[in-house]
This record gives sequence, structure tokens and C-alpha cells, in this order.
Amino acid sequence: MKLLMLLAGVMAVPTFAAGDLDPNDYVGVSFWLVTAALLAATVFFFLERDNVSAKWRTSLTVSGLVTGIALWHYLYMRGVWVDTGTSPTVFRYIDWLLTVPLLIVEFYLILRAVTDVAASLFYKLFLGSLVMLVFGYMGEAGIMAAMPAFIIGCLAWFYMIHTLWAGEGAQAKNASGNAAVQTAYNTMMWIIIVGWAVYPVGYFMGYLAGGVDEGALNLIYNLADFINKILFGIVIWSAAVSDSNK
Ligand SMILES: *C/C=C(C)/C=C/C=C(C)/C=C/C1=C(C)CCCC1(C)C
Repeated sequence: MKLLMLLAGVMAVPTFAAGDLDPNDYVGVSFWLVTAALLAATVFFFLERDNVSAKWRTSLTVSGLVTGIALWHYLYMRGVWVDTGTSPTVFRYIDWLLTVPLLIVEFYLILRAVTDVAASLFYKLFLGSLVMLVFGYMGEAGIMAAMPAFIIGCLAWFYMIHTLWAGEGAQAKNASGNAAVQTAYNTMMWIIIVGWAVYPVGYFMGYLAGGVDEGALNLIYNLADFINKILFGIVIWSAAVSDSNK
């Protein structure tokens, strides 16, 4: 039933340019691949909720929301790319504005499933992600000069990393004594350091280092989204399954 509702929702979505995908347009192909992978991941995370203990279900729901929201935007983004060959920047930022806070809040949720954790961790991560994105957007949209917007965005990103690496997040993780959560937490932390670095590097090359090939940039962003949304969710799912089975 849940699955049917999901599929019905996806099928009601307008599709673009289905006949126009040029087989040599590898960027367009990457948009289609990630769109399909996001659909599969969304179905997977929602169905897998039934296979984990109750305290893990919210984490899997949030993983499914992230890939579901991204799926919705990819349906449009790939249309913009296939039809116009330009970067779907506005759709990317709308997607980030919803999915990035949900992703970063997963750290709080996986800790909360196994230990006591202060609500302030939630607010710090949530606000940090909003500051990062709002300034990034202002820089890209020309509302603010690109360099100071970039610096503020990076500081907010470093703040989140610091909170997770050495601050409240790290303390709660160490105190939890739960091996499955600690492994997942550490892998997720590497994803938000290495996997997330792709976006500020892309911004830097595009706006501060004299321009970048839009095709290459979108290809890299699409690959990064695959890691940062789908793989990130799988890491959480894996911790949830191993903790539920013990
Ligand atoms: C699924 C989408 C994800 C995980 C997007 C993440 C985006 C970022 C980590 C963006 C970071 C930026 C900065 C650190 C500096 C300012 C420019 C941004 C917004 C590109």
C-alpha cells in the first residue's frame, strides 16, 4: 500500500524531454541515472522501516524524505539540463534548502535512538546548515558579493563539522557506547567533510576562480548527491539493521 502510494505520486509528476536525451550527453545521462537511483532509494528506505526496531524508524523516514525530495527536484533539474544545457541552480538550491537540514539532523536522530542527547545539538546543526545555504545562495544569485558569502558559508560548514567532530555531537557519540552508531556516525562525518566539499569547490571554481565548465560541474554535483544522499542513508540503514538485530 505504502509502495503503491509512492509510485502513484511519482507517476503524477510531469516529465520533461523524455525523447530528447542525446546518448552523447553524458551529463544528461547522469541526471537520469541519479533520478532513478533516488526513486529506488526512496522506496527502499520506506519499506525497510518495517525491518528495524521502533526507535530507528524516524531516521529511516528522514532518509526516505531526503531522497524523495531530491527525486522530485531531479525530475525538473534533468529537464532544465536536457532542454537548455544550463545549470538548474535554482532547483538545486531549493532542493538543498530542504534536504541539507534533514541530512545534518540525522546525526541528532541516530544519537537519540541510542543515548541521551541535548536538543541544542539539533538547533546548532539545523541553524548552521541554514546559514551555509542562505549565504551560498546570496553569493550565487548576486545578492551579495561572491567572496564574503563564500567565507560565511564555509565558516558555517566548519562550525557544523567542529560540533560533530569535537563538540556536543562527539561527546554524545562517545558516551553512547553503541558500536553500530559510532561506526555510522564516523562514516557520516567523513561524508559531510569529503562528500560535501564538492559543493564549495564547485562554487569556488565557478564564481571565484574565473568560471568552470557547466557540464563538468553538474556531473560532479550529481555524483556528489548520489554519495551524500543515497549512500548517507544506506550508512544509517546499516546501523539501524545491525542495532535492531542484536
Ligand atoms: C544533497 C545536497 C547536499 C548535501 C548539498 C550540500 C551543499 C553544501 C555543503 C554547500 C556548501 C557551500 C559552502 C560550504 C560555502 C558557500 C557555498 C555553498 C552553499 C556551495
